[in-house]
Order: sequence, then structure tokens, then C-alpha cells
Amino acid sequence: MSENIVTSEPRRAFITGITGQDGSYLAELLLSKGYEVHGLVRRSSSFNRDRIEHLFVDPHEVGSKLTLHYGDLTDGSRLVTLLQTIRPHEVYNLAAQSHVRVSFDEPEYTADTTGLGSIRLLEAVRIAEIECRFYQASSSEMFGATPPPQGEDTPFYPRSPYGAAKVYSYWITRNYREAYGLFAVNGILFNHESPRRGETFVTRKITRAVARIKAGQQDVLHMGNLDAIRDWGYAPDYVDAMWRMLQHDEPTDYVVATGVGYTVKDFLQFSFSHAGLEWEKYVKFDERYLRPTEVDSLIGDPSKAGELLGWKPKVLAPELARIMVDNDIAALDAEGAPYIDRVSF
Ligand code: NDP
Ligand code: GDR
Repeated sequence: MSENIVTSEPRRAFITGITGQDGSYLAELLLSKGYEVHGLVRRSSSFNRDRIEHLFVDPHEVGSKLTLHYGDLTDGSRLVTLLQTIRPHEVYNLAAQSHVRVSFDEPEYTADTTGLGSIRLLEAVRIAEIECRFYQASSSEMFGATPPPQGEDTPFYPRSPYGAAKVYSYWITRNYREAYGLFAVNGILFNHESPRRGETFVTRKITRAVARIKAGQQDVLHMGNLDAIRDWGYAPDYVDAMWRMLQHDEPTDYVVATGVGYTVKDFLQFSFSHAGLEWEKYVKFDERYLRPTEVDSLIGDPSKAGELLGWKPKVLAPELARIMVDNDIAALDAEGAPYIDRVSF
């Protein structure tokens, strides 16, 4: 593995989805390695950059290495002009409509961003004629109904519009590798969480509720299927795997996972008991959180990433739940004041 590519100019990275959970940690990791980081942000009427606010330095000040650019994965010509201007060495495509349940409500929009967004970005790389390495955020949701353990050679059987869109992006990334010789890789990442996880994903929904129940601000938590099994890892570990994939000598695809599965019930238990609470007293079933087709069990086999990248997970689900509960309690205490979890890469 060639860890550092030697060039006279600073490495430049372009990240789509920089305002999301993974994008914020990846930006932090790359800045800590001396990269110049360029991020794609969507224009919105309210502020949507809480996760990267602490990384931002006024561009008028010396030493600013993070630049944000307005754009959208549904706007192909903008992607071309941006890449022509930035000329990045590494492109990380993390942007997506990333919520599985929501993809049943908005299937066409999900296909447009999570599926077609990737081809727009790959085409932009090709049209802009830049020499870069390309990372595609593929997902364990592509395996869907295929039973665990799931590895790089496991057949896909997506169970949602989101999973189907990710399968398209996976294959089009492989096709650009084979057709045009692009250094393009798929990181097939299993669920990974953190204090920056979106509030409607199951882990964060649980840990936020624990903090609020503990503080006397909530007394019921409505949930869907508690028997689903997931392989939950820690997002800062997983962005390190993304970076390693682009430093390897050969472009290839990798599963990134802990290799250990737990039920949603287990995660409830880890989280509530850490705060001295019994989850059975607070959780109520609500069918609105069920999916028309569920993914019952995802447990990844990360041995290839271990062998080729020297990557291994440092945090497993029980500790992850404790980290997230502690952060949500701290965040509630700091309510009204700016708050961000700190990691050290
Ligand atoms: P998030 O939902 O936290 O972040 C998604 C990001 O995509 C946000 O920055 C969002 O911007 C941006 N985005 C959404 N739509 C568009 C668009 N049309 N144009 C430009 N940007 C857009 O996701 P995560 O950080 O958790 O995940 C990162 C990627 O990895 C996603 O592609 C996800 O599908 C994939 N993935 C995630 C896993 C996980 O467990 N976290 C596992 C496997 C794959 P805004 O802030 O404006 O909404
Ligand atoms: P997932 O994550 O669908 O695996 O996709 P999510 O946390 O939404 O669901 C995990 C499991 O928990 C069950 N569940 C609930 N889920 C939510 N959100 N809310 C509930 O109240 C609830 N009750 C039970 C779900 O049915 C499911 O089985 C995530 C996303 O980050 C994707 O972008 C990513 O690709 C995959 O992980 C890997």
C-alpha cells in the first residue's frame, strides 16, 4: 500500500455530501493530513452546515484549506465546471438521499440523486479530463435479502428504492473503471453511526430519546421492527477506510464492517442501560416505522479491507451506543450553545 503519494502541490480533494455525517468526518481527516478540501453544498433557506461549522476558516484569512461550493448532484453541468476549476486529485461521492424508509416515499427523487447523481459526477470527471481517484459510497443495503455473512462476492438483492439506486451506482462506478481506466472504487459500507448521525436513523433516534427521557423531556419512544439485525460501526473509523482505498496501488471494491451483528433490541438495551434506564418501559410499537420490504440481517465480512488496507474497526456497537448516549446527554446540557463532538484522527 502506498500511504502517501508524493507531489509538489498539496493534495486536493472534492467531497460531495460534505455536510452529512461521513462528509464532515472525512473533511476533518483530510484536513488533518494537509489536504486542500473542496466540498459541494446545497443552497438552502436555513443553515445546513452545523457538522462542518467548526472546520470552517474565513476564506479571507491565511491558512484556509476548506472551500465550499454551491451545487447539487442533480445539476450535471455545474459538476463539470466545478471539477474543471478545482482539478481535484481525489473525488469522494458521498452525497445521496440516504434514508431507506424515505426512499419508499420519494423513489424517483432517490433514483435521481442516489443513482443518477453518480453517473453525473463520473461524467463530469471524464468531460473535465482530470486525473483523479474516485470513491463511490456504496452500501450494504445492496445485499438486501441475501443472508449474511456478506462479502465482496455476495450477490445483490436490494429491498428498497434506495438499495436499487445504490446498485446502479455500484455498477456504473465499476463500468467507468473498466471502460475508461479510471481509478474508481466502491466502498461497500455497513451501517456506521456517531454523535453526528442524522436524528431519524435508528441508533441516533434511540440515543437522543435516552438523553431526553433521562432529562424528563420525553416519556415514550415509538419504534418499528426491533428484530432487524445490523452490523453497526463507528463513522470516524469508516472514513479512514475510504481514504485508504484511494491510496492503494490498485482500484478494487471493499466491504467495510465490524463483522458483528446485533438486533435493534440489543442497541436499545446498550443505550438505555448505560443511562440506568429500562427500555421496555418506554418503547412502543408504531407501524409507520415499518418498511414495505425490510432487510432482516446484515453482517459484513471485512477481511479484504483488513488484508489489503490494514484496516480494522476500533469501536463495536456496545461502546458506540455509550459514546452516542454520552454525547446526546452532553448536547442536551449544552442546548442553545454551539456543540460538536470532537474526534482526533
Ligand atoms: P447523510 O444523510 O448524513 O448525508 C448525505 C449528504 O448528501 C448531505 O451532505 C446532503 O446534503 C447531501 N445531499 C443529499 N442530496 C444531495 C444532492 N441532490 N446534491 C448534493 N448533495 C446532496 O449520509 P451519511 O453521511 O450517513 O452517508 C454518506 C454516504 O454513504 C451516502 O451516500 C449514504 O447513502 C452512504 N452510506 C451510508 C452508510 C451509513 O451507515 N451512514 C452506510 C453505507 C452507505 P444536505 O446536508 O444539504 O442534506
Ligand atoms: P438502515 O438504517 O435502513 O439500515 O440504512 P436505519 O437506522 O434507518 O434502520 C436500521 C434498522 O432499524 C429498524 N428500525 C427503525 N429504523 C428507523 N430509522 N426508525 C425507527 O423507528 C425504527 N425502528 C426499527 C429499520 O427497520 C432497520 O431495519 C442505513 C442508512 O445510513 C443507509 O444510507 C445505509 O446505506 C445503510 O444504513 C447501510
